[in-house]
Amino acid sequence: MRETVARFAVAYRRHLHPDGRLDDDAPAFARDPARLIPLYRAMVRARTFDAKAVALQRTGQLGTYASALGQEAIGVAVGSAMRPEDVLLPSYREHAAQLLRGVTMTELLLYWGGDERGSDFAGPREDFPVCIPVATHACHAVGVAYAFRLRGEARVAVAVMGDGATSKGDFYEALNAAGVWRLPLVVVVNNNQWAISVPRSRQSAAETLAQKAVAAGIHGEQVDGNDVVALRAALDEALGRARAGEGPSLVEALTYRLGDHTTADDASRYRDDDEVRRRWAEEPAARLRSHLVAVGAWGKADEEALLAEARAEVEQAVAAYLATPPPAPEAMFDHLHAELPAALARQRAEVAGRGGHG
Ligand SMILES: Cc1ncc(C[n+]2csc(CCOP(=O)(O)OP(=O)(O)O)c2C)c(N)n1
Repeated sequence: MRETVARFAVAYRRHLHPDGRLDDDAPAFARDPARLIPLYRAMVRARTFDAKAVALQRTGQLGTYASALGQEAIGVAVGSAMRPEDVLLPSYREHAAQLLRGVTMTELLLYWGGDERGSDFAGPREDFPVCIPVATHACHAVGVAYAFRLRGEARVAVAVMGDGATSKGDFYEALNAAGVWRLPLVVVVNNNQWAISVPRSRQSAAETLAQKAVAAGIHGEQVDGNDVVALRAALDEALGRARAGEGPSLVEALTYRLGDHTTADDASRYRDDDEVRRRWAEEPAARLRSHLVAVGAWGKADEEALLAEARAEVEQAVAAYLATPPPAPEAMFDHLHAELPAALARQRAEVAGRGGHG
């Protein structure tokens, strides 16, 4: 005998089309331009910051930087859907979400400038610092979500990572544990089609990345990651389920990395220019702007004022960053251990003894 014991489907969600048209079945908030304008403003703010960070790196004033050009809708949806008491565990491409959570531009610049004080956020004290190792923070997020459950707190841990991260053991382990324990965890995959030079097609033979939720027994869905409306709706629901004790979710956000992987990369060596050009036509900020302009809620003067405001904010943050004296060299030992092991304590004393930056 042979029979089907289970069947699964993966839903795809899009409400705002690349030409700015909004579907009739879009959620109610999307009918109100006053609810959409803050999302657009947040995208432009993040993009303005991003462009300046790349320029600073190019002029030797910032370390290696990971641009989020083209992926702003994901960060904006995550950052705006979360409540202050939730905890964000970002990878290295989630500036838009961090900015909305209250991390300052100066803190972000300090971090990318190699100054760990940039991870000591004055705002969201319990949010995690940027995670450079791929997918390890999925496991940390499970720990955070487990703590919320143990304490009976209605809070959600939100971990964001790339498509490449979903190939890692940490990702599967985290999803599996979260499913078994029905934890208040939301994992957002920014599927930007590339893991440095490795294309999505060589990351996984699975048709979607969202279906990886199926094996973990948790909710999974695929969303147009350049559509902030669909993303926001999916995340509102996922966070709502998590808060209500209905378990974790995986949201795969389909997007495209319009820039290089980092400033240390040259994507033109492995990526077709035509492909990039095509993808520009779908990018999230222009898409939302087209919609707002079409419904008469946005115009040239609004755009100019917003750009001026964003640029001024960025320039102010850059000035504060550049005016921050570098940390003492021995500071590199200071946040690793509660108590330094003897060998590291000796090294620290040696470095401190040298004085200055020698
Ligand atoms: C555990 C680990 N292995 C390898 C690396 C090197 N590495 C840095 S970024 C990257 C690709 C990640 O791609 P993806 O998860 O798709 O995220 P994206 O950068 O595209 O947002 C790799 C392999 C790393 N940072 N951590």
